[in-house]
Amino acid sequence: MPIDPRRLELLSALSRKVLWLSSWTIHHANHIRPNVDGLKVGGHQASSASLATIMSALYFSVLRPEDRVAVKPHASPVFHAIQYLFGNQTRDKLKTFRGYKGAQSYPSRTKDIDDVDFSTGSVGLGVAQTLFSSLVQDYVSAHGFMKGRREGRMIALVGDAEMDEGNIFEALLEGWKHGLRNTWWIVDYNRQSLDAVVREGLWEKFETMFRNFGWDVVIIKYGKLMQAAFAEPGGEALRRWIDNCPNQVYAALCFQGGAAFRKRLQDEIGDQGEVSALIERRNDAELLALMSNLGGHDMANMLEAFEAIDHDRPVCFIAYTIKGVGLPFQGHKDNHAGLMTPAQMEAFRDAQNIRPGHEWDKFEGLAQSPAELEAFLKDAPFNRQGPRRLETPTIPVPERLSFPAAAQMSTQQGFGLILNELARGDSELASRIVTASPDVTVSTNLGAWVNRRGLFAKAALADVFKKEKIPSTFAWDYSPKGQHIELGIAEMNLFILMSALGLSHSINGARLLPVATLYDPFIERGLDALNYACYQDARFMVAATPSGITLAPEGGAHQSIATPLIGMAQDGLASFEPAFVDELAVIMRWGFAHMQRDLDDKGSARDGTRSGGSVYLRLSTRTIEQPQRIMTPDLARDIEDGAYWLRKPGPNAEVVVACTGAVMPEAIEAVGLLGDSRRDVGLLAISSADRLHAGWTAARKMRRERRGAPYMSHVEKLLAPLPRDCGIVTVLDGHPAALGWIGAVCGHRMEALGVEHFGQTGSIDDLYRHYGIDANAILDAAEGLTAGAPVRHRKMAV
Ligand SMILES: Cc1ncc(C[n+]2csc(CCOP(=O)(O)OP(=O)(O)O)c2C)c(N)n1
Ligand SMILES: [Mg+2]
Repeated sequence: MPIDPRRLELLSALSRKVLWLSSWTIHHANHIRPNVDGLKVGGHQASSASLATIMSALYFSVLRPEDRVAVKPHASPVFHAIQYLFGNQTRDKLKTFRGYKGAQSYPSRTKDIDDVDFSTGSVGLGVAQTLFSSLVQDYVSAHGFMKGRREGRMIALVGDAEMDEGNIFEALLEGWKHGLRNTWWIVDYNRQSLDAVVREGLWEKFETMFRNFGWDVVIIKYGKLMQAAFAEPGGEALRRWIDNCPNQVYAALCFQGGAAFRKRLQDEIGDQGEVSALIERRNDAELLALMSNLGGHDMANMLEAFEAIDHDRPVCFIAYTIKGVGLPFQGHKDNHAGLMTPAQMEAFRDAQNIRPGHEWDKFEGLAQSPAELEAFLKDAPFNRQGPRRLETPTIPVPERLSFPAAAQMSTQQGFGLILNELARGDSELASRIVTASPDVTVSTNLGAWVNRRGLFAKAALADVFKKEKIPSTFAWDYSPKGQHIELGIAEMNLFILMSALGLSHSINGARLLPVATLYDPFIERGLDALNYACYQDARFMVAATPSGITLAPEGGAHQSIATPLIGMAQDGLASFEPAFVDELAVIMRWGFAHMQRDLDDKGSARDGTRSGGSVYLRLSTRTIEQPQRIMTPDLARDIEDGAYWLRKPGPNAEVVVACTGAVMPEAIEAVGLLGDSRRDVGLLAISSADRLHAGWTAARKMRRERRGAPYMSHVEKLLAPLPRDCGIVTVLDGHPAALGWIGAVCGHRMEALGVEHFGQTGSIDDLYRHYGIDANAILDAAEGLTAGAPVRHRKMAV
């Protein structure tokens, strides 16, 4: 169907306005706002300009309220300009673009006010996020959680160099396995990256690859002007020339302008006949307009391409563009951080008919009436349903999570048992849990949960082994009702899926409680994706197991040292490393509630720490003796806050041991052995170094802000009664710095034991001895901190 000319005219006008506003935003940040530190705000203008037409087509016309978009990081000024025209972004925030509390340089779900669907910035991640969001939408739909909402398209605006990021290809594979639908990736094929010009012929590789994975591929190369010129006599020769022109040369000519194009064309294809006439019919400006009229800059073309899609298969659009189009540095290879000079800006302003002082006026300089433009914007389908962030009630969390107690257990085993108990019941909580694992479902103890709740797939598929009555511990039936999403090994995919599942309450209006399992060392493989998931405030639980050097039988290469520090340092992630399974049950219960709390829920954070977020459980396969005790509310609260006295120190304590996680038996043994020669020895069980530390930091801040407030954090309350000269030995199976700060809380001397090197294989005993976290190492450290006779009893070598 031909596009209504009035609609085309309005959209083209708005798209020019978007290019102006985005350019002005950057210019303002550099030349007009007092720039105290003298730094230039680069990196956006050229990259944004590439997408002004495509994004205007999408937001002002093509997008529906249920669609969600990941915008290429450097198109942020274009995104903000569009939202400004919609009335969702303020002039003040644009004026302080990249400044304190201003509009963000990369669209941010949490920091921007203008309806960002997915935070981007680390290239590649936003692209894959749309794919996983689409799978999550399928999950929500199959489980009957859509409540009549229409399915949306998950759309990524992708830089062509962004396609170098491996995580995109990992996601592509996973999408194919799960029958991906409703996903559009629009590649801004400007053939430029940050430093360079993209390799020749790359799109052919993309095309074959996407088609291979079942995607529809739409190539939008020539704009309408070009198409019309190709129909003129000599047009075919022009098309051939364009097709054969190397990326570098085309980019350079776009920068040099119409006269340069003319010379080049005349030299190379000027035949003194039809082609020459075709060229000569245009003056320099017209020739440049023709040669810059690549498909991605032609509104009519883009609308047609988008509106022609009549199926829900995934689509990759490859839209030819010119980086910096319409700006003085268009096509220049150094344009990534290019800025217009004040003189260039003035010329650009004049060309747009914008009066000085009216730069921010929404419709200044446009020929169409403001009333008509305003009405058009108001009527954009994108805006028709009001706020696009959906609200969902929280899912009740039971008072306690139960598990069959046993005298000896590992935390990993406990994790499996707790989930199995949930799977057996019929709580709403259990119905909203979605588990996922990158090929380590069984080895991380999720097997029992999966046996009961099944695997998710859009089409049912029975477990062949079960059908054939071949004995197996696992019954893996796939169905649309299944609650486990089995992934390939790629950990990036796991965390991007967590990010997508963990935003479902806001994106799909259906709250899910995602739980991921993986081996602890491989957190590092997916770290950036984990970081971005937290950055956009997705809510999920990660059980990482086995961990540390305690995973001894797994071998040296799998040992993890840095993860306790990652857990502490990762914003938005509360990390725990329980020693015992009853602690884990408390933590998981707390975790399911924490995953659902709003960030501004002041009432829930009793200690000034973050009120809601994701949760990381660092678990172990080491079977250890479990305490026989009643979980009192006080004990549970201490565990949630990060620590409790497993053995309370006496009033004259000379030394205490503070321990986290799987090395607890060594700490218990050392405390026992110390008892003969040191007075009143205590044992502090630390369930979360992260929460303990965060509480301490928050308390100091609170005291500074409200001078004299008597507020004490949990760790201060625990350590304050210790005599000044009491020593503290900390120990964990991880980097010692994770607990190395504890001495500073009340000014106690301390020694921090932990693991700083890795790779040695051996039994747990061998490794604890080798790395110095066994009972004797604790005794040595205690001795070094205290006066008095040498410790009498030591652990005998076995
Ligand atoms: C993971 C990651 N690495 C590096 C960067 C820095 N960076 C930002 S944009 C860019 C290249 C952009 O090229 P392209 O994707 O083609 O976008 P264009 O600017 O051409 O539109 C790079 C390397 C980043 N943002 N994220
Ligand atoms: Mg590019």
